[in-house]
Amino acid sequence: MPHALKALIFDVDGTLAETEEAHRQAFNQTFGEFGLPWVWDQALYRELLKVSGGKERIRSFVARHDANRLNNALDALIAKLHKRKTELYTAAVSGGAVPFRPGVARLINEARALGLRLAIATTTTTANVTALLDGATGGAGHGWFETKACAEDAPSKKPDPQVYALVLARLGLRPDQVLAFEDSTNGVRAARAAGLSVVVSESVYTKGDDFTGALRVYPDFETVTLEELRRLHAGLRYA
Ligand code: XBP
Ligand code: MG
Repeated sequence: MPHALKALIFDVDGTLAETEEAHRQAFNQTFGEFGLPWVWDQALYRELLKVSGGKERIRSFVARHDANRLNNALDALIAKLHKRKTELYTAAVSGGAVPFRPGVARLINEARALGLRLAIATTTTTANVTALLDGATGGAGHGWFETKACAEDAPSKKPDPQVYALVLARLGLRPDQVLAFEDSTNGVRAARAAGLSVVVSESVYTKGDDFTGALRVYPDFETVTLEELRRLHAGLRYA
């Protein structure tokens, strides 16, 4: 008898909520506070998002756009910048500025009603996830997810499968018993590399990207039902 779908694993940024604009603004405000001549406009940020992880993203930007700063003081500077950026981002989203994307809360409620287990697998920090759940769900969301694997838990960022493998281990489930929800190429690759099937909701910064390996790509989850996803997931196993 095949294993039925037992759990849903959600990515955070771009999937649970359209958070990247708030991240981008927090980065830019931080750069200004530190007197750095760096401004990440939306077009550049879309490029930079090909690198998962805010710290890794700053380093990748410096390597391409301000290589003179590639010295042994850079790591300390990046740590300070990222700490301040996280303060600004959490302040912005904890008050509810960024809601869940359409259909996400409904899918979560449908899954909970059916006894499916829920988890988070993200490359952002725990503080950022906490602030988003506080702002978007009034804090109720903390209890929806059995486990949350964040940047601190899985330092090798997507497309590395580390964060998904960690969530599977924590849940004690096999890859074919879960379905991942993502918004980015890196996220799809990470989930696939961990053996998971994955569905995509294109986000503002990832629309039209390469989602090869995804079971299905949606503009958002507004009209998707859990029943449809369960059928899709089962169909994959017999493909
Ligand atoms: C998206 C990311 C994160 C955020 C910024 O994470 O790659 O780096 O852009 O957050 P995911 P940090 O889609 O996996 O949720 O600055 O805390 O990294
Ligand atoms: Mg994402």
